[in-house]
Amino acid sequence: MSLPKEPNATTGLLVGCGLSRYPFGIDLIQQGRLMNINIVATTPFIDQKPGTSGLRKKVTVFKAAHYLENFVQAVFDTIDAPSGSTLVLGGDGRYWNREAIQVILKMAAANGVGTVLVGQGGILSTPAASCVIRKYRSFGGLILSASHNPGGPEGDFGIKYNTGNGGPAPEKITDAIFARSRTLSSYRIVDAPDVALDRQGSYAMGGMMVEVIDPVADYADLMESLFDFAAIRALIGGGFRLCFDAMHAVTGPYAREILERRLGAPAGSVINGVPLEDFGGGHPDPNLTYADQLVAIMYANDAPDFGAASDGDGDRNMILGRHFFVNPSDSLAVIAANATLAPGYAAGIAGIARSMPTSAAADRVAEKLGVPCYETPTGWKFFGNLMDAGKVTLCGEESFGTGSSHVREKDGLWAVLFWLNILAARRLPVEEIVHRHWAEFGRNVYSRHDYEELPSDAAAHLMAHLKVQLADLPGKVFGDSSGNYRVKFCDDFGYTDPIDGSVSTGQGLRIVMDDGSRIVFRLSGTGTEGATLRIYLEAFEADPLRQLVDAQQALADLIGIAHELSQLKQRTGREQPTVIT
Ligand code: VG1
Ligand code: CO
Repeated sequence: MSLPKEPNATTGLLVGCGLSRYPFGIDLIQQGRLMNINIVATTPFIDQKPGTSGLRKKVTVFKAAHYLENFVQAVFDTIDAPSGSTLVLGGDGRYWNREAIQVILKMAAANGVGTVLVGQGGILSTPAASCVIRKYRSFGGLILSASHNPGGPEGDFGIKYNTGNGGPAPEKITDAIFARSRTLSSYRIVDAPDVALDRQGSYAMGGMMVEVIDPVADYADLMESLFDFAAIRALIGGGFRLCFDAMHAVTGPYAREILERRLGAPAGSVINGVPLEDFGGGHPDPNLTYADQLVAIMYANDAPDFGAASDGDGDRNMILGRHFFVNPSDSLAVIAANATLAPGYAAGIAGIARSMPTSAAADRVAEKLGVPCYETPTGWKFFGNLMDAGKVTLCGEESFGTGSSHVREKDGLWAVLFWLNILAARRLPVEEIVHRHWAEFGRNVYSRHDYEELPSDAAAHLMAHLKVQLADLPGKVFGDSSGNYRVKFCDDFGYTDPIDGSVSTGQGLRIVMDDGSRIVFRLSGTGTEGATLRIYLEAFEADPLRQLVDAQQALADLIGIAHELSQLKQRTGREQPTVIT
């Protein structure tokens, strides 16, 4: 922000409200809007390095004196938005969301922001925030979320900065924010009463305006512009039954408005639809382990035709058919292959991007469509440049993340609506659509095994042990029951962004076999407790007669090789993953 140089950074030192920004500061006094800007002395925290998706820490860490303020000031200092800019602010409604929003508003006012658009109740799903940033051409936005991590006083909190394209800040910005956080000596905050977040309307805070907006409407309108709502309404009207599990997280109000109100699904089609600060004590991660209520419904005798769930901040999706789970990597491929059925994509897609650990199912579709397929590191921030440059339309990650260039975040309800649009057009069960897809393109049998809350040392040593083996592995043959796996190549994945040339290294260890089967090892960058090891397993099966096997069975040999190479049991004491996808 273009602000006067800080005077002595003394706690509580009061400075007349932006008097140098407003030479006629007296006008503000006459309007009764004089604000005092406090310049509060602080000392840096050394651990404010954003991970895969923003800064995520325990609530108790965020609540420590100056912790949130320091990070937010580091963001303001780094982005250097022109005075009077508009920012978007909202979160997933988890515990401490409201308090953090009030602090950030007062800091924005003290840092020369012109307008903040904030979702009513402090709510904005991550894709809705991206939508609002783009629609109102905001300079950027702050999203408060720890996504799929549990909430509550003992749970997690998080914050991330998104740029004017609506997407997560790229690494060069997050690195700069981190660097600034390590040298910070003061932050700015105004004295002002809290804003009434529950009432839509405009509020003045010093020279800044706070607009409390409907968090759902802009997003729901965007969805309606992309998909054939009439066809989906007809499908549902014809007796097709669906169940959407909002997991007591942010998508409840969005799903009710879109699925129940605009598309006519009967009341109750959305379950756990009231956002709760602690997500009802659950783990708002839409997978087969944590969305167990939905899984039970979809595997019951009288299961609905379609089931879906989203995560804490609304950017992930899990798609289920009757007694059937759609692997997220397959979901991306099916959406790509059927994209032109949705009005917003009728002209075809420019290309696809997937994160490295995501299966190559989408690559096969891209090849057939004659469009490029890009392989990026894990995290949505790596897709932004490709979408901005018009190189790709669809993006996906194996971690239940799918999206397109309609916003710059992955988008849970968007994926659900895409599937409903496909189902409305094709009138086949979910399982049948996937089986036909495999028969046409081949099946990339895929699974991810997560080992959560490992001691950080043990996890780091395991990765180091794998890394030293990489040079010697090529050519090595592993015996197994169904044939042999011979290692073709291995590496520590690195990526050079084709648009701006930025380089990211150390993005996961890959061991690729002669037949394209793969094992990938990565440590999570979103956890707050110990380390989470992710082992990604993939084998290709072209023969339709052998495609309908259980993934764990088909991958058993690769799982064995992964355990052997990593000395998993010796190093971690674990043999069974915490979560299998
Ligand atoms: C995980 C997923 C990654 C995703 C990220 C943020 O990261 O693997 O694909 O982009 O979460 O998603 P990690 O570093 O833990 O593997 V979210 O819905 O938490 O914003
Ligand atoms: Co999320």
